[in-house]
Amino acid sequence: MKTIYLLNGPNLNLLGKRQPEIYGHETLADVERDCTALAQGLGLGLVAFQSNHEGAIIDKIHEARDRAAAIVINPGAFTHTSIAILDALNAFDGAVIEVHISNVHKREEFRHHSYVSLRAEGVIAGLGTEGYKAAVRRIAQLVA
Ligand code: DHK
Repeated sequence: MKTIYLLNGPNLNLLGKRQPEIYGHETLADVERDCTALAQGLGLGLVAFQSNHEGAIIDKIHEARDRAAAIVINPGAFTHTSIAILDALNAFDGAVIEVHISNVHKREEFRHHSYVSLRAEGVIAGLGTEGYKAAVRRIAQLVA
């Protein structure tokens, strides 16, 4: 069975508690549960991981090289700063979809640039936590 790695970066462990007017009321556990069920229904496995540490996210992307067909990633603020995460994704051969819960283009200018977008097959922003599920559905098409 093909596997999706669902990776979330800094502060996304606080989903549902942090700035709900921007990030909504669903928790990360809710998102991971729903995406796991959706992936299973599409005949895919899903491994979920969140870290507040750049290196830990990079290590997980390296692990995905041997274990995953695709990565769905919300790198949080590392989106806008991390060439190292971009380099790790460039060393991964499968499909990559970048997700942002909020519409980053409607927010501060420093959120408008993404290093990860240089690698991602698709970018989803502003759909709330639904964006993660849209990404899983798209991955199912890409890896079919
Ligand atoms: C999440 C964050 O934590 C921010 O740093 C990004 C992103 C936007 C989101 O919308 O999911 O700028």
